[in-house]
Amino acid sequence: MAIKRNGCEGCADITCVSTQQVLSQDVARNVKTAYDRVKARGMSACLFGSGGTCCRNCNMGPCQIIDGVDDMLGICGATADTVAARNFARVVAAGAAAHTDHAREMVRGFLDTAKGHGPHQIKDTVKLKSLAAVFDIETEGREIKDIAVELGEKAMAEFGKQDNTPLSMLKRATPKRQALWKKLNIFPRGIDREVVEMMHRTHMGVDHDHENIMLQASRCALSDGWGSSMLSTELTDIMFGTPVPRRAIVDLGSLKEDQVNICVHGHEPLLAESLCLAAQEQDMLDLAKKNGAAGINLVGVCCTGNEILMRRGIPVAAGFIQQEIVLSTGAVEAMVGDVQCLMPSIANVASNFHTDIITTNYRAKMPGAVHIQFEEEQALESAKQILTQAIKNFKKRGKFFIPKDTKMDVVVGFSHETINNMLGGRFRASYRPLNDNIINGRIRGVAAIVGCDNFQLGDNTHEIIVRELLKNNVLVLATGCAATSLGRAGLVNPEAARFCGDSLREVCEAVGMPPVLHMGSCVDNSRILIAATEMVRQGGLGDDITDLPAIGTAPLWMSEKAVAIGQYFVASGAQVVFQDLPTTGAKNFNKYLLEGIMGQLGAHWNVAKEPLEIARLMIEKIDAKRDALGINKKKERVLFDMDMRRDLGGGPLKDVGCHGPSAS
Ligand code: SF4
Ligand code: MSK
Repeated sequence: MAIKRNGCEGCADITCVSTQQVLSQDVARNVKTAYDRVKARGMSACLFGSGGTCCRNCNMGPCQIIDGVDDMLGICGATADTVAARNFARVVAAGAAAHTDHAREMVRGFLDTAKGHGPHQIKDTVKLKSLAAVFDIETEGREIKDIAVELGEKAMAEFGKQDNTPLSMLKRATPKRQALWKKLNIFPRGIDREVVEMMHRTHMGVDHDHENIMLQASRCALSDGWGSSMLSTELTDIMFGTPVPRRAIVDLGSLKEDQVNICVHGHEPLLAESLCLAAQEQDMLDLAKKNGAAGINLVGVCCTGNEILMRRGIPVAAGFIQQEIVLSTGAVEAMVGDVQCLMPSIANVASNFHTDIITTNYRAKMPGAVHIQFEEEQALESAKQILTQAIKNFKKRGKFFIPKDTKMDVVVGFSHETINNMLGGRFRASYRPLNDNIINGRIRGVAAIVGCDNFQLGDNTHEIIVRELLKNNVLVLATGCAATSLGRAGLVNPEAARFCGDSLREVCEAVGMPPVLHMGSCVDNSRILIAATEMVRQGGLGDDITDLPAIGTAPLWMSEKAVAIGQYFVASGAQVVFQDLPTTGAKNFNKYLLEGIMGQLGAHWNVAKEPLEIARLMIEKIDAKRDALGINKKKERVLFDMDMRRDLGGGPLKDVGCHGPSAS
């Protein structure tokens, strides 16, 4: 049953059982959360802000522009279309910058590891060699260390590249897409350069043509998807291991009564991985015992949680909207963050308890938090210092409440390589069975559910969309906080096949896979680009991503990163659906995003508000692609015999099992 925080009528529903349980306890009585602030705001958002037509790009403004009213142009004469396009493009640039700065840190960490510094190792040498080939690095007869150092240096050079040649990984796209990017002159050149050029072109008095602004927005977004995000995902896999299927749990029930609970929040897995290693060291376990705890329980929040969930099976306690709720249990000794998606309110929530918020990165400090700088050169020592601060809090724990029966099983770890092996079998890894099942109609299409959650629509929005998709035999790929929310809803495990239509259920049961494949954090959306490109390469589904019966959505987008992701999907030929866009105040520009951009890129943005409307729109778009491919003819329902099951690939997943280290 849904509830409203403090009976607030204008607020979104809270259906999440663990959130309901915590907020109804005495222990959380004095805590103020975002739900309270939504209620207190008591007014709708500014129309100019939400429509995208408020400009403060120079000191003659701010200007609030009304489309079509001559007297309501900007002081400089800027139209609503120019202003909304500039604002939208700056959102793309900010999102791309966040992914880029994250990726740069991962490349730096990779280079250190390659040179033998720090506690980590090169774990996936197969992937190392395959990525080295993309960068034209000789691997034959060379030491792993030498290949890794050269790869790290070449990867780092992609950020500051100044010549006009394309980024290295763009050659992984389909030939047709590469030709289109070349024709439109939107091949990203240097990762940092595209963000800088975007900011320059949206400065007062530079680019005033909304279509021209969006060409650079596409180039900037592509430098994220096929550049920084992809680099981050690939090098993180090489360093910490490419995810394979494993069982784990999500939700607040992953907190433990008798252990030191430490939430790792943010995005860059260098910190989280070091904490995982340090939490297994004997001196840390002894310190926990000395302070009265049975062990150390690391749990994740947001995307850093997804990173260690995918690679180590460490539980994710909470997604974005539950970060205040997990603290409100009173059972958390410390929340340790690096960068991105930490709400500034968490220091205030923590002040009600014995909990420390520990910031660890000079780029992201917070009033009310304790700052312990995480030094990559002394990663283990830094991690131990952070753990020590948390462990010492255990004795101070007061009244607390850990929600009952809120541990949901998930099977995660669906990297592009896993999907390849799972469907094609270990010795003939291939997307062929996936394509065949799409062509024969058992799988109607593929939907990517990505991005954040927020406080505007009900917290079951992802679940409603996905249940409708599964019922209609659409296979779902999920990342980010959307994946966490679907995990909480019980849809990210093989048993969820029962919610699917008959033919998708048969495929999932034959392979032993969940109908929602968890592909990782928000930078890991780059895995979806590779998977989609691989589907095209396998044949039978057209010759570009734009032909695939596939579509993406970030229904509860919150972060600017989600808009950058949306734009790199559109620029890669994939349709996307958002719940809203900050462009409605500019008629021509809005129409261009929703329709006109299709003529250039073969894909466009879509907007639908209600969850079921979003799901139905996605199915409609998938069907339109099936029609265009000529594969939408009604098929007889075929029951699987043993031979057909064998044809699906390697049989039920054999790797599933929790390989995560017990930090306790
Ligand atoms: Fe106003 Fe133009 Fe300055 Fe924007 S750039 S604030 S529209 S005068
Ligand atoms: S953490 S960007 S709320 S997905 Fe990646 Fe979640 Fe969105 Fe942050």
